[in-house]
Amino acid sequence: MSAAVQSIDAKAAEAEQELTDGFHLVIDALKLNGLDTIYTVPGIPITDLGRMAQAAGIRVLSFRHEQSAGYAAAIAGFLTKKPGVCLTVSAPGFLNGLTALAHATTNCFPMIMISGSSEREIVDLQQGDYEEMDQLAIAKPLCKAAFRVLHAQDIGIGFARAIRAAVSGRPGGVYLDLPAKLFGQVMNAKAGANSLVKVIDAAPAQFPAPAAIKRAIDVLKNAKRPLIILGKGAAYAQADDDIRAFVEKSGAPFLPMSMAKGLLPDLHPQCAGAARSTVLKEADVVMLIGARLNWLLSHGKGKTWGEAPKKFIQIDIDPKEMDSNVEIAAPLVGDIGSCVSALLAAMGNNWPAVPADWTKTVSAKREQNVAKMAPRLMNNKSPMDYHGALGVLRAIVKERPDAILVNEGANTLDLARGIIDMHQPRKRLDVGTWGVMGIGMGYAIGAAVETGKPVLAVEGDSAFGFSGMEIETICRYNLPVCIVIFNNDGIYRGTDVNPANNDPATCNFVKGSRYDKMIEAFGGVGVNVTSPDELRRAVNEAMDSRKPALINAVIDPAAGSESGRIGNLNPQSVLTKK
Ligand SMILES: Cc1ncc(C[n+]2csc(CCOP(=O)(O)OP(=O)(O)O)c2C)c(N)n1
Ligand SMILES: [Mg+2]
Repeated sequence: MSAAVQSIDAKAAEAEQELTDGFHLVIDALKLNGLDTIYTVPGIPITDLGRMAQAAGIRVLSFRHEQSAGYAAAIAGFLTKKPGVCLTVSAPGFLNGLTALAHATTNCFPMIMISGSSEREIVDLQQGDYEEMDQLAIAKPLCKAAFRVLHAQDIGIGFARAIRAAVSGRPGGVYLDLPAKLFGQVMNAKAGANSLVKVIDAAPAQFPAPAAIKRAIDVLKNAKRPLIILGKGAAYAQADDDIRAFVEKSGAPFLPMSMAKGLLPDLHPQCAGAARSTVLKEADVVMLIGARLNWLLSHGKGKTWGEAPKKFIQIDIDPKEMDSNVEIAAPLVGDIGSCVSALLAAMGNNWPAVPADWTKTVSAKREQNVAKMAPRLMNNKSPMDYHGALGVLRAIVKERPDAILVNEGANTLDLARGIIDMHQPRKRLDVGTWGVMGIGMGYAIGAAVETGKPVLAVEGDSAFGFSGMEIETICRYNLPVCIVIFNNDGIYRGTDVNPANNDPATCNFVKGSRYDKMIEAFGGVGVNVTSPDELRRAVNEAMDSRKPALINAVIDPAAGSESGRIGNLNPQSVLTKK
């Protein structure tokens, strides 16, 4: 090679080094802010972005459907307090991911959904571009914040805004719209690097006012029958030691909401999970920590809450949450960690004991309910009922307290939530505020990837169907996920009847389906079990192997009830009742 040619090549290489582009700036912005995992489905215009991100050391997990990628990102946000990142293509991919983004917002999980989008000029004139859609406008009402970046030099600020919006205050889902043209935009590398923003103190502590702490302490101190309700906000806060210290010092019975189970162990002497209806009815002071008075708590009023007047103390980072359903006597606005540590400090060393008649009433009820349930959990029927199968899983989770339990379905959800005790914080992940089906495989993948812990996914056969294709993803990444399908031939029950013609009834599936065969197609281990003993053996083997496994657990089709535990929410037809 001549010297002249060499110097031209060197100059070209040098010049290239001095440039950056939209692709690289997006990747650099993510890395600079410690966002090291992307959940995605590739396609125009983000295929190369995924490849380049992988090459740059970001973990990029490709899914079979954006909704599952989105759910994985949502639960990553819950588990890590960093925004989970989901990357989708335009219009249909964007819409597929949007349910998960809205779900993240409703559940207060930090998440950023980045979608590629089509040419602005063509979209805005509605001239029919490839996957044309005004995505920003559609996302806006469904998430906490939505931004579009049009220029490479704004990528840094765009990501900073997205990260802050996702994690500060009440966390939620953020949409970031990146038009295809942005990725190829070139700029000087140094200016590009300078345009990036490392977000400082993205979720600043928000301290409660001293007067609010005093008010809360006064109300709690005067309680005769106090109750503390822990919500998933409390689990999210990762203030586990202070929360435990506070609950123990208060001496009050506590009730964990579904995803707060394990924050203090379910077998803790103050846990009132097995005496739920008694404590809700009879408490005179109820303190909510990161739990909202929404439908899951019957809005804080009505039959569930009994006749006795109650005073509520509520900790929430969002002031608008106060008085949302009933009057809050002592609102505590701030982040949960700061509020609980301020409360602990204000309690001093002479906190009065909770009146013994209250603690005795609660523990008597709890023991009575636990004793009533015990024989049902030990039954060895085949085909299994829910209790027999869940008794087995309860024992397995007790022996493997650091495993993560993912759970969805109707009966499969409601009964598992009540029966399977949790022993550590943030180990139970489920359908959340909406009671949505479809989180299963996305959550299982997100949880396995983010924590490295084994996952046990307990799935109704209908629930599993919403994300079932992701078992290929689980096998491809060889994740330690054991899926147990409670196969009762359908939704709620496999015994629904169509009185009109030969079509299957609306809630029935193919009888005797073998979901275990599905995972074999991808190299995973499938097992069909019909008794609690077989179930125990299969799950233990799968969990020990840390390899993908799917266990088809045959459940008596008549065992479940309509809508699990929330059948009362079904509207009734006066006409069909007659
Ligand atoms: C996205 C979504 N679609 C539909 C529903 C309505 N739904 C509630 S539970 C359920 C499935 C229940 O059946 P399964 O998962 O088999 O649990 P089982 O009660 O049979 O144990 C459905 C479809 C929902 N909650 N979410
Ligand atoms: Mg079912």
